[in-house]
This record gives sequence, structure tokens and C-alpha cells, in this order.
Amino acid sequence: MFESLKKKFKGTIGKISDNVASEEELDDSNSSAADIKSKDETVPSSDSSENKSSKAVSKNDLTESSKDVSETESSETEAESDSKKSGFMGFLRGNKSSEKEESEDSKPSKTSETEEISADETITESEEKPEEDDKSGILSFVTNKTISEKDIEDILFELEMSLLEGDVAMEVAETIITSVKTDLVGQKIRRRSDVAEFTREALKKAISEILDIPGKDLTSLLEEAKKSGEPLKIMFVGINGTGKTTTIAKISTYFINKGYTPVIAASDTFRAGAIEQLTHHADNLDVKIIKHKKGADPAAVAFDAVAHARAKGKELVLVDTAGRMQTNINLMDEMKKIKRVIKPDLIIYVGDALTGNDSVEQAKKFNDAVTVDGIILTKADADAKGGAALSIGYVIQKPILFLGVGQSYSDIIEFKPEWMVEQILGE
Ligand SMILES: Nc1nc2c(ncn2[C@@H]2O[C@H](COP(=O)(O)OP(=O)(O)OP(=O)(O)O)[C@@H](O)[C@H]2O)c(=O)[nH]1
Ligand SMILES: [Mg+2]
Repeated sequence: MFESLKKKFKGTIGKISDNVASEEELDDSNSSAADIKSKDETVPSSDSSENKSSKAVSKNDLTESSKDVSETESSETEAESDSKKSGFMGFLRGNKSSEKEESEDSKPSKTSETEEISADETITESEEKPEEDDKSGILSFVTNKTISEKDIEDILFELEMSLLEGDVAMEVAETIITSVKTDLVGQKIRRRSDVAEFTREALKKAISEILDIPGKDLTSLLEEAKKSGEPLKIMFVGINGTGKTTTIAKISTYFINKGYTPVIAASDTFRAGAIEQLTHHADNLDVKIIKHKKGADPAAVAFDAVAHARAKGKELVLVDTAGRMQTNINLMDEMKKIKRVIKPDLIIYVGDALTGNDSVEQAKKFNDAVTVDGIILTKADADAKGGAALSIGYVIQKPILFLGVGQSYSDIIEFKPEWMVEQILGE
């Protein structure tokens, strides 16, 4: 289930880790010569007075130097804004001052050049400061790295494209990318493994927020209805063949196992064999089915089922409806009529996970027509992409309540956002 999504996110975590690490390595090996050279080229003869004062700071003792930490931090912030103008290497120079010191130590002949050119660079002071740290050997390869937008933007763009290809809705893909970018940019990295951890956490947060749609909990609604002495009426809608009838059989099983007694309304009076199919399930499950003849008014069937539940004190009415294309105006109107007649407590859109984006688009149309309260996504067992599961709730702002995960009556699981996050981002 959702293997493809899992792969994409795993790939992104790996790529961001590699990229941040390789930028470090690049900077590590090039900073001394290349940076000095580029500074030399861009600022050939700057005034060294400011630099001298910063040098004085660095020559002071550790206490003096540490007093200047706030200055260093503020210069880092300036360096950050500089980096937007001067690019990633310029920014790395700001954060990677220690490595520069190291390179300066090892190349004494360049030191005076560095001092001369650094005067108008806001990062000068931070370059000088870590000298003491450096000597104490604290600095390692990634100690001062801060993730920049440049480190991740190409990889996140690639992820966005690949999510779209995987049937993730555009607004969902964009929201994930923006959230991850916001969370990662500016993160200070202390060790290489931080990058993967931060990226995974940022993705988890983004996806949790996408999936966390407030909605009605079926069991508590059922309890409330029971207290009021009224049956809970649930109507299942969707296009042809998504799994409405099978899902009704599964939901019956689910609530029978919780001690409730359902009644099923055979309100698909349209498709040949629909009533027989539902009767077969009802017989298997020993559940009462209310049915009329093929072609009868589906609203009347549903009405009778509600009356039966009231009369017999049954807690739950499950109304099966005919599959209909969202473009079929007559059938969409017929569905609205069932809603008007029985006033269901919940309308559940049953979507086929395998149809990806189509299923999301159809959910929008059904939501516009009758206002859906929740979603059941079927055939998740066969869905490698996961695009619909990730997108559908967010797009219509209604929660996924259950996932269909097979063809037998017990193949239904309650949908929990944290479960899905674990499925696609678990270790
Ligand atoms: N693998 C798998 N198959 C499912 C699942 N749910 C339903 N199916 C299968 O999907 C097919 C269609 O299911 P139905 O329940 O008849 O679908 P429907 O929406 O009622 O169809 P119409 O009444 O024609 O609109 C059947 O073969 C089901 O066994 C599921 O969660 N996983
Ligand atoms: Mg059906």
C-alpha cells in the first residue's frame, strides 16, 4: 500500500541529506582557495580598517571573543540575507567561517589577502571568531551548516513534480513543499544525520497537517443517536463500481461486531442485479434488507428502511445508492431527492483509490451536489500510488473515515492520519 509515495519521500530525504553533505564537502575542499580567489576578484582593494578591528577581536582572549557571540549571530543573519543575493557559496562562507580559519591556518601566505578583502563583508567577524573553537577541535564537517533554500529547492521541485505524477492533487503537493521548505530552511545542522531527521520530521508534519481534517466520528454519532432513540442514517454515494455495496456490507460487519444492529436500504433500483447483489450480502451477514422492485423510487426504499429501524429499535440505517457519473444530471437529482426525503445524518462519498485524481475530482462534484460528510476510500490494498488517499480529504475538506483493504467483509480499517504518516514515512 502506498509504496510509490513511500519511495518518493524516502528518495527526497536521501537526496536532501546527500546534497547538504556534498555542499559541505565542496565547501570544505574549495573554500580556502576558491573563496579567497573569488573575494580577491570581486573586492580587489577594500578598506581594511573594519577588518582590523575584527582581527583585534579574534586576537583577544576567549572571554573577549565569546562576548562577541551576539555580534557573530547578527552577522550570520546578515550573511543569510547576503546569501540570497550572492548565492550559496557566499552564504556558506558566512556559516563556514571555521573552515576558512582552518584554511587560513594552513595557508598563511593568503591570510593578509583575506584580511584585506574581508572589510566590507558582513561575515568577517564570524570568520574570525571560531578560531578559538577551531583550535579546540570542536568543529567538524557540518558543525556550522545551516540549511539554505538553495540546498533543497531543486530537490523539492523534483518531489513536487513526482507527487503530481503520482496523482497527488496540485494544492496538496504545493502545500507539502511549502511546509517542508519553511521548516527546513534555516535549520542548523550539527551532524550529518540531522539532515535526514529534520527532513523526515518536516515531511511528517506537512502530511499530518494535510490529513488532519476535523470530522464526525461514526461511533460517537451512533452513540448519540442511540441515546436520542433515533437510528443513525448513513447514505453512500459515488460513481459506478467504486465499492459502495461491498463497503455497506463491510460497515455492517464492523458495527455488528461493536454490538449495533443495522438495516440496509436497497436504494440502487437502477442497475440490473444491484438488489440481488445486496440481498446476497445481507443474507450472508444476517442483516435485514429493505427492498422494492427494480426501477422503484430509491427515496421511497430509503424512507421505508428508516421506518423499519425506528419501529424495530435498530440503531443504524445504511442506504446503498446507484453508482452515477457526476455528469449525469438526472441521477444526481435523484440522489438529492433521497437526501431530501430521509435527511441522512451522514453522506459518505465512496471513492476508488485506484482512480487517483479522477476520484478526487468526482468527490468535489458529489460534495457540491449533496455536501459530503466523510469519505471511504476503497481498494487501498491494491493502491501503490497513494495520491488519492493523500489528497481527497484535503481537497474537499472532509475526513477519510475508513479504507477498504480487500474484498472480504472484514477488509476495512478505520483511517487514522498518524497511521498513514507511518505507512509512508515510517523507518
Ligand atoms: N481489492 C478490493 N476490491 C474491492 C474493495 N471494495 C470493493 N471492491 C471490489 O470492487 C468491485 C465493485 O464493488 P461494488 O461494491 O459492487 O461497487 P459499487 O460501487 O456498489 O458498484 P455500483 O453499484 O455498480 O456502482 C467488486 O468486485 C468488489 O469486490 C476493496 O477495498 N478492495
Ligand atoms: Mg452497488
